[in-house]
Amino acid sequence: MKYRILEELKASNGQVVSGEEISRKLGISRTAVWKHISKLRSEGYTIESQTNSGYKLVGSPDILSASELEPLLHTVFMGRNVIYLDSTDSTNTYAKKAAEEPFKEGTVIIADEQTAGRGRLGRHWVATKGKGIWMSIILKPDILPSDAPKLTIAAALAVVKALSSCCQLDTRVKWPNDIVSGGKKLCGILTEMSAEADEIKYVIVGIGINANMEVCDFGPEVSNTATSISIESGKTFSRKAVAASVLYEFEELYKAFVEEGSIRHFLDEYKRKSAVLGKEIRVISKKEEIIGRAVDISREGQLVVKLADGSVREIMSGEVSVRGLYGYI
Ligand code: BTX
Repeated sequence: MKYRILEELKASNGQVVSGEEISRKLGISRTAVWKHISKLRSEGYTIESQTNSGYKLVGSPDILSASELEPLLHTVFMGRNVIYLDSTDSTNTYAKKAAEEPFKEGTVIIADEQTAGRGRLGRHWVATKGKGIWMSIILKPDILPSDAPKLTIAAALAVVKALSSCCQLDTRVKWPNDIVSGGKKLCGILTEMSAEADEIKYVIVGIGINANMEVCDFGPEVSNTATSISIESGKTFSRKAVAASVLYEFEELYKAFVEEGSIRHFLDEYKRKSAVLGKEIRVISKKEEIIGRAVDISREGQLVVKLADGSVREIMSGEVSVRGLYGYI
């Protein structure tokens, strides 16, 4: 109900709406209207009360709820159903449970805070309250399960494009799932899938973007290797605008990928935004550790590495470090 009231206030475009009018329209008492207005204020909405005339919305907080995100969306299906949580353990974990029930493709779970955010291999992801974009998108692509890792390629490029258009920030993809800026990690992507035989039941694409994080928010473990949009640009950005832009870019790339069954048409753009191509790298995978030069990304989304002995390897997954000015990043 409180969001219905919010919609009424927003629809008035900064004009005063009388409490009586809201109560009549929504079929609730004026006392109930007042209570919901108080709740909205406690969430950060600035609502002026004018004696005998009503309420006026003068400011909205930068939260990622459906009502805040919706007016900024330019998508057809991604983010058109948003589940916003003030706090949760992990949006990917929440999304997996949600995907066990019938779901709308493109449903997005967004949390203001994650208490047990996850990276790959069960690693911890720092997700401070009110400072980042912690979201998971539920998808059901008509592709083979073996092609699901290509969604990470599309999502990573989408983040790079969104940060460029929305924040004028030039970032790079550290294959396979990190976005880096100034040699530090600004965003991580965790793609998880449930499949039976050759059919995908669902894919969860979890995206964590350090939007307005400050160095002290990261904690001692990651403060040397992590960065944020605000640290890199020196400005604070609206999280909802960035989230809406990522969803738009991702939907575009996702549609093209699923329709074509290939990442072919955005692979060149992805390669241009790579932080690893042409660099000396070290790859640690489950099976082995190799050192060589990253020479290409294949159409299958694999990293092509040339070793010192001239042999070439195609890597499906692993932890990449780039040798550079700062050692391996
Ligand atoms: P990853 O395994 O590649 O990276 C995890 C590593 O990154 C950690 O071990 C730590 O060293 C470092 N790290 C942790 N937190 C941060 C941070 N905020 N910024 C930079 N570096 C950090 C990366 O996995 C995938 C992360 C996905 C996160 C999203 S958030 C929404 C969704 N829900 C969820 O639980 N995970 C995803």
